[in-house]
Amino acid sequence: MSTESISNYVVGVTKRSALIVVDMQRDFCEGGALPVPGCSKIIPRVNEYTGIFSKLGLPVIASRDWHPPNHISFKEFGGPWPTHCVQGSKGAEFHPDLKLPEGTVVISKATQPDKEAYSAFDGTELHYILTLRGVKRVFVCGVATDYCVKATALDALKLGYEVVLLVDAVAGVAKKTSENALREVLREGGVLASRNIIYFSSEENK
Ligand code: VGL
Ligand code: ZN
Repeated sequence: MSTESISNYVVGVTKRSALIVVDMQRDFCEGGALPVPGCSKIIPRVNEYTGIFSKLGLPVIASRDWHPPNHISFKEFGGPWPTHCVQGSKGAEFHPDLKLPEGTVVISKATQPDKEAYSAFDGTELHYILTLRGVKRVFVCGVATDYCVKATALDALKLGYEVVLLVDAVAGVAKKTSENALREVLREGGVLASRNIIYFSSEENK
């Protein structure tokens, strides 16, 4: 099949691709402890992506913010955020509408009381897991664009992955910082894409 008919700017999902869904948890959605505007709205699109990657037999990673009750990022302990995503709490659960395929790898982060970790790579086994599975290209979606999505994408670039940020499946805390985050990802070599410019094929993958 010719790609000409699709777009001049096609991003391919290759055999060495993986999807990283960042922090789609109850507390970051409307009604949660630290709601990110637009979090619930992106869920259908995130589900579309998890479904596609799953069908292609490609890894789906779901990170979760997983704080101890006395975490340094909480206001009560000198941090900037209200208490959120406490390990084992209802707010820390993945959003009930989020569809994670069987075999999804769950990565818990920021699990130590005295250490903040926005990136899904920070203090986790994620790089090791992706390396084992031969992943070279990561597609990143989720929340928050200006914090954990940004940090995850930038870390992935630093670690040598090709990074595609799925702009139709992210939501940010604030507009300005989210725009800056996208700019920074671009500047560091990442690519921005959305559903209509991604070419999914299980056969023509390299
Ligand atoms: C996040 C603020 C605090 C995020 C996590 O997932 O982007 N933001 N903890
Ligand atoms: Zn947090």
